[in-house]
Amino acid sequence: MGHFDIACSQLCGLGHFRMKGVITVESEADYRRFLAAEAALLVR
Ligand SMILES: [Cu+2]
Repeated sequence: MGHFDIACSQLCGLGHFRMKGVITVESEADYRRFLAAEAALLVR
């Protein structure tokens, strides 16, 4: 678990050098809590 830097893996065109991001890996329990919270927002 943690935060990991990611980058585009294909030379896709202008702006490719800026195609970076961060992926967050959480525990399954935390993920399920996230899904439940998001689902609760939809039923309001
Ligand atoms: Cu790219």
